[in-house]
Amino acid sequence: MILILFGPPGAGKGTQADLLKEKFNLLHLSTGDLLREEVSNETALGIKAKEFMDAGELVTDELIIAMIKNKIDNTTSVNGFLFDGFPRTISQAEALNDMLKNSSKEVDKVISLEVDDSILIKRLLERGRSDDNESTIKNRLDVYKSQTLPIKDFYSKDNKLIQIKGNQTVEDVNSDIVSNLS
Ligand code: B4P
Repeated sequence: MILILFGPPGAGKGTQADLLKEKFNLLHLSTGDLLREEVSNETALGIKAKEFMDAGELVTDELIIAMIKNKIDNTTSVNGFLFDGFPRTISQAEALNDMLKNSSKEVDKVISLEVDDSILIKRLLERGRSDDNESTIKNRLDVYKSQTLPIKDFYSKDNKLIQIKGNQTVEDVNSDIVSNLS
């Protein structure tokens, strides 16, 4: 099973991924978490990525695709993958399709968490991570709309998109996702 958790910053992708990976025994790959690990280990990738993340910009497709390819190539014996925060551009979505095609796999479903901007801003300010200040959040939302939102059409053409109301409680969002998958 190959699932993608999709949505704007603060939609609850990471929150729902923690619940879904247990239920379906999937390997959770969060590009945000992987990048934060690189930043805290001060690797060459982390040093490059930090600048983009602090500004609320996307890290380059080249770096992200290489990072994900490395994870997929070095993983064996899992039920499937749960991608969280990836893909975030059409180029990343095309690269993922190519990577999966090499092992005769494809994306099964894309779970889109739909939440209004005002709620997203409130959640992120409350979370208070280093990239959760007002100007960075605003840029992340703009970048989401211009670079990431077009992916919805890319997957809805293939009937892979599931739209979920993300402004409910964590438990209700989860049960909506699970019932849509079964
Ligand atoms: P991410 O780490 O993906 O961050 P996110 O979009 O802010 O988080 P998410 O949607 O997972 O929200 P969460 O569950 O935590 O990206 C960070 C940065 O990394 C990007 O800006 C970019 O620079 C870079 N990056 C990552 N992937 C990339 C890629 N593929 N390409 C290029 N660059 C990339 O929830 C947020 C808060 O809401 C939490 O406090 C949570 O407790 C709360 N919450 C969640 N669900 C709730 C609910 N139902 N009700 C109330 N509160 C809820």
